[in-house]
Amino acid sequence: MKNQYEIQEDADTDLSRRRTLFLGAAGIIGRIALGWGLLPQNLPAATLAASEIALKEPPLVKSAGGVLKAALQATTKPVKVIGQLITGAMTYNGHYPGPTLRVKPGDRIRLKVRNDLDLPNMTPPAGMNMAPNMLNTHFHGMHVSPLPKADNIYLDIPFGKSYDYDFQVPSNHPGGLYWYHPHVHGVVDTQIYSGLSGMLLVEGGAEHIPALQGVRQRLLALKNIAVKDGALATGVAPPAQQHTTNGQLAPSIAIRPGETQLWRVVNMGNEPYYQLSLEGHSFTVVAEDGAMLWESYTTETLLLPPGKRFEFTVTGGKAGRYAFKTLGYNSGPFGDWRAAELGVLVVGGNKDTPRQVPTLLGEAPAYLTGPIAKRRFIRFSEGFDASANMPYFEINGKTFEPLTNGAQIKLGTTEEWLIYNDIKQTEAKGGAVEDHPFHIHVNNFIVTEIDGKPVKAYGAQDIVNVRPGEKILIRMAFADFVGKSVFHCHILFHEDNGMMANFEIVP
Ligand SMILES: [Cu+2]
Repeated sequence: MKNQYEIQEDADTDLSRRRTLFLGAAGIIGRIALGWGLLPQNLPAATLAASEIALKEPPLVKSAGGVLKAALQATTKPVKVIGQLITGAMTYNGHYPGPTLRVKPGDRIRLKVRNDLDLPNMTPPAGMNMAPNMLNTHFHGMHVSPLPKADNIYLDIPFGKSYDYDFQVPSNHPGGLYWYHPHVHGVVDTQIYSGLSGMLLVEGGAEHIPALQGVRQRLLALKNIAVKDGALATGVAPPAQQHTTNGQLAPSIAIRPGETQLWRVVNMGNEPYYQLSLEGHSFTVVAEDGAMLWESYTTETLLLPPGKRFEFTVTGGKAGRYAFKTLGYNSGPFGDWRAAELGVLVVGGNKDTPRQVPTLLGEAPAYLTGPIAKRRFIRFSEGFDASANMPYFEINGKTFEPLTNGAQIKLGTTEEWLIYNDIKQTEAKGGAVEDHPFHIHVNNFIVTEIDGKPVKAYGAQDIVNVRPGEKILIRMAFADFVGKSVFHCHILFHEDNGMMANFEIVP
């Protein structure tokens, strides 16, 4: 059910002040100018859209009759982002970020992905022999088959060709926020930074918590960007980059005093870390990486390494304006991510009654306390190759080799992995000491210990940040799907330069 200001905001999302200035959209200038500088600071929510950049969500593509039938065209044509039309980006269907795909558990996904990445002047990255505009699609966090025609990241879709993904989402798939992006080794960093990323929602999860029935949802895709002379700029140091929310700069998000909303946030950046905070408000976290927690918790800040998702409630305080921001986070010598405003929460309008999220949301899965079939040791380290003047990144002392088989894991078993960010080996090889966010495909995991000390797990996850010197113990149950896939560091420059390894789930 929509209230009055929701309808107005939806209808007016394109009429933002900055967009009008940059694009000179005819016919609406008078309407916008009316509100220019004349409105009081504490706006009632109902007038938000006429005077600010209201949050806009990417176009939504929903499944129908048990099938999501959609087409994604990866294109290099100019795109509208941060209120201007820029060149040099790569996007799905000309949207930054791409369309949001919404499916139900049990749906079949039939997705035609076409590669129209026209990059005549690009050369392959050092040591790589594939075309820099090669394409494929990874369904990040999804518990689906890694084989064709599903989440197969070894696939190459050449320029001018398309590929028909066709696979089933399990009927018991957790509901939550996932995302999709290309995963061709060597060009992932460039392609995701350039815009190729979109949200993927599986119905259910947090939105089905009885206390949250009917609450307004906000989908927020955070992404870093640098623009110079109307073109996407590459090689810009982290402190000089800008940060976008759904491709906008600090858009306004309306809420009534006492109103509870469900915010579903993804870090779609190629490398940035976001340390979220909302002035005068807290977050009650209900899901992480697409999986509902079994126990909710309330916090003032949330750290999102690249690829991470959190879903949490926000309840509007007193009428006023509050900055939604990242406090900044330093992940190492090349990761000085500064504080930045990501949005403005505008509280106004009639009072609403807050929703109380229960602490207990479900039960921890049985594998958390079940038997362990195998233990593995995963060591992250990096070095510097002086002759190539390039850093390299390793897992267990090796850079990624797509043709190797990697760890063989028996379907239906639970394993325990210790993930170690090895400073000693890194320093010995002349590498930089920095964080590495571990991510694995097909199955998620539960963190059970950090540096030998047990930690309380609130839910499962598919990304965990591993700080320098840290040892993180995780548990993974390999259920339902066989096939070969990868685990890797989600700082995409590290992944592209070797910090990835294969594993194969076997019957
Ligand atoms: Cu890394």
